[in-house]
Amino acid sequence: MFEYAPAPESREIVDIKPSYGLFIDGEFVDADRSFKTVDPASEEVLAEIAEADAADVDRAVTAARKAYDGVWSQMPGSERAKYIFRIARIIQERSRELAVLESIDNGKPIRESRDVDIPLVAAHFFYYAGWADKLEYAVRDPRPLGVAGQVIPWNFPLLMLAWKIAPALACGNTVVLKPAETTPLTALAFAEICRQADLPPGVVNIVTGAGETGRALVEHEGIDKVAFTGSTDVGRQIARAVAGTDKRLTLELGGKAANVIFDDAPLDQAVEGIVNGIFFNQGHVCCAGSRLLVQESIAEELLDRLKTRMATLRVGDPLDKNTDVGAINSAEQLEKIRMLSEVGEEEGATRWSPPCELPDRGFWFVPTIFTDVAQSHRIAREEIFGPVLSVLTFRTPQEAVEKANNTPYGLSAGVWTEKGSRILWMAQRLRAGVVWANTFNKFDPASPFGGYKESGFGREGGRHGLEAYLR
Ligand code: TXE
Repeated sequence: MFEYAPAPESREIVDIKPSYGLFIDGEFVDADRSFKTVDPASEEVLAEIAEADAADVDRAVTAARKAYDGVWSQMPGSERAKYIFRIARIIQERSRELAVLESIDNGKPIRESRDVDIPLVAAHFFYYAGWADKLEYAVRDPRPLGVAGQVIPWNFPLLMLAWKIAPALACGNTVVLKPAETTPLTALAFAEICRQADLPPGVVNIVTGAGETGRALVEHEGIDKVAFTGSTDVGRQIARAVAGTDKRLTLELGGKAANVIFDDAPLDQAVEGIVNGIFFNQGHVCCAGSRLLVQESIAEELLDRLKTRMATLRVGDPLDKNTDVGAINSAEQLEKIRMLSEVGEEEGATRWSPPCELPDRGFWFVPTIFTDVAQSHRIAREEIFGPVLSVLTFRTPQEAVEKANNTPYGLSAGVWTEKGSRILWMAQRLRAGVVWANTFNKFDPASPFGGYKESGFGREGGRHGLEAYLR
């Protein structure tokens, strides 16, 4: 490792309160129980968070229904747009504070929350605000669904909130959203932003809590639409709970994406794409390029270059602007990454990590690659959701497609080659919702996102994202 001067972003610009209530009907209200949210980089408790029970969820759904019937669904789209534009502008104004808060609660590097998450959050609100008075161009005779119950994960806390809330509001729905239990702080900051924007009470409600709160929300009779992003297991439970009701459902679940590198690929660019694909956000990314498929003839050279590049990655303080890989979000997630990595070794794969000093406290995992991986290995099949890359090789494009598609998931894939015709040939055959060509992890509010197979169904983003919130 080489020396560098730390460049810490200031913690002082965020005002974390000792405790937070639920956000129901435009007010912060107490709950009987609470839980703690922890800074994964230090294991320090950040705040005490209200835990919503079924009665609290019921109050939130009732408030959302009242706001739906009384104000929001009746308002012209052009008026709704003004509120959503206002929210987008406040997010921009408060972006530095939101980025720091996100990095503290989640563990992600400040460079990512500052340059990726928060700008995309604002972009989603701007994008969907623009649709609010043009819905008839998306579907014929557009009508909102009613009250949306939305459950989101911890990997992109505010961005997942934006993906869910922006299109729902633009279409005239009201929402009750449950953030993940390890990352509630930016959703609660968003509740303040709704007040700052004078959003009518009840249009957005935030209920904090864990799986029980989520279950109470998705099973509530007053919910017309369930939107979930999270694990495939919980997605299955939700699908069962919603079956036989008239609730609409979209699920965005796990992934095990192949990042396919052909021998004519621009190798330096591809190495950056591989690093971004698996080490961005500590690999806590549903569309992470967690399986590297490299053409046999260039495998050795590519791996040499990749290892050299990995040795330059800085793991540590999420608030340091030099950090490339931050903290793992929770002790549970760290345990899962460790366990699957050990299984990888037991099954015969070869493990490699660059030399790297980790902080004494907090949850950390060194960027790791596995070679000699067989398709049957668990590390080639299961979502690790951490900074761990499984490397496989192929000889022909046909073999690349077969291996890439040999997964229960189908969220994303990457293809690296100079040949445009090969990109199109691959894109037609890869069973993945998104195929990136000579890039990876590129997002845009105008572009639909969603999976095949066990990665879920429904699309978020773009015009397609509106269809999930309109009758
Ligand atoms: O997910 P959960 P976890 C994958 C990833 C990760 C694994 C476990 O592989 O290692 O899932 O993560 C709420 N009814 N992904 O345990 O439990 C929960 O409170 C309703 C991929 O964190 O699915 C949280 O708000 N809601 C993924 C949300 O569901 C319930 C992102 C997600 O938590 C519930 C996250 C229930 N019965 C994890 N149980 C992606 N697709 O990006 C829990 N929840």
